[in-house]
Amino acid sequence: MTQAFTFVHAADLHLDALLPGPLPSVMPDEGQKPFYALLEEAVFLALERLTRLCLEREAAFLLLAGDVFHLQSGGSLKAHFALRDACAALGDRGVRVFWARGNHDPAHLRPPAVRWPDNLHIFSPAGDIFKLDGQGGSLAEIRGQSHAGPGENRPLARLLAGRESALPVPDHALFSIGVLHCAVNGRHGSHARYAPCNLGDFQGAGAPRYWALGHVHTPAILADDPLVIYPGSPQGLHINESGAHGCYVVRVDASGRAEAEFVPLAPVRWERLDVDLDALVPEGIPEDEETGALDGELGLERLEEAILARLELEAEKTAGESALALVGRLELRGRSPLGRLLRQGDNLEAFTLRLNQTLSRHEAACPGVAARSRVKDMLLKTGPDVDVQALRRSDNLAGETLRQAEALAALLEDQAGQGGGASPAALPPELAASLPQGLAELYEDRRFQRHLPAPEAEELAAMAREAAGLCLDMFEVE
Ligand SMILES: [Mn+2]
Repeated sequence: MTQAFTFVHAADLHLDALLPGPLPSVMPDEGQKPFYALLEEAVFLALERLTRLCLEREAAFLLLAGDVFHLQSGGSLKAHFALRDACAALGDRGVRVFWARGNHDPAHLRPPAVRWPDNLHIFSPAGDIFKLDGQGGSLAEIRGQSHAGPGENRPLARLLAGRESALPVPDHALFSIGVLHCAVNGRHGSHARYAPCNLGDFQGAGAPRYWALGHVHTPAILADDPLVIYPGSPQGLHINESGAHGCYVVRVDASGRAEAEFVPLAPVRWERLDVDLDALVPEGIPEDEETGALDGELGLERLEEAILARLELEAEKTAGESALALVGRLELRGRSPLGRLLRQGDNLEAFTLRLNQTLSRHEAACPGVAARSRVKDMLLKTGPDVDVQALRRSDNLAGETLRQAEALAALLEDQAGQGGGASPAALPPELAASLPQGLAELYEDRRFQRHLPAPEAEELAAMAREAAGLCLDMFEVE
């Protein structure tokens, strides 16, 4: 090998897939329309970005490892146009495209409504090999195999490596690449086991130097030598495809060494966000002094503020990584009376709707500041329905435990604030006494300290609060 080159590896474009909007769903008003349009166009926008990336990085070729289309009927006319236009734009600049079909776009589907450009090569179900020339000679050998029909169950990895098929083994004078859509044993998660294979099938003498896989929608490098990579879906399709989504840009140097770089492409970013209700209003929600009624509105106002601030922060972070919108699932935890309030009737739905209306208004007021964000839905994962405030006042064992634990936590937090020491010996006597004797001795032992340093006051405070929560779970509270 004498010539360096770059290629791009993507898979699971799922053109035609519609991203689900927030729940409860409402008729989008004028202000909401751009957001819903983005959900509809996201997978197509990801393809446009992929195409642009290939040109920017001067890729020699683009690999598509299956599930280019989402509809198992073969893709809509819109999807066919989008793929054709992307390939044509790449073809104009001499970039070739190689497509191995997967379970969503197998070979038996009806022919496309448009004519594919000549630079698009679709691997057959029997497997094909292409040798690619660069300006200074041969660059790479690319082999791929498509799913023949739905429920493909041939061991495509072994077939493609030329071990159990008529295909010749890879030409090692060239950088060899295998392209296929398959489920690697133990790594396919909730994805169906099509074209099953083991990681070992990709290794051993004679195996290609790079395996361009598709099927699993979460990006992952399964092995380094040879490189075995799932690039994931360029656009996550729903909340269970959270985090960064994109493709891999692979740079092969003149000595044949490959380096893979993940590049985010997804215009819509899914995130699951934890919201701790206890931390939000640690001192509790004000009550009416006479009636003892909870000031739910004030609590919800604080919750709304906290959620909006959190979403804004996340949206700013993800905007830097290409996202135009952040859609979050909020998981509410804690033991606050807010949990009880939100659990009543359709309060949770009403509150979700209210948040999204506020977000939409913010967006209209200051467009382009950061990615737009929405709440997909909220899950109440709050603890047992305990009225913490009433419990704090009660003189039973649960009340006493809660008061002790909270006093301890407050003391520790105070100490942490003053830059308090870590060793139990340095703790105030009332605190040191509350540590089990054996534990204190352990932390004073030098040999033990080498392996596990004594916790900082701040960590101890968090533990005390957590312990209070655990105790409340265990007590039978009226
Ligand atoms: Mn897929």
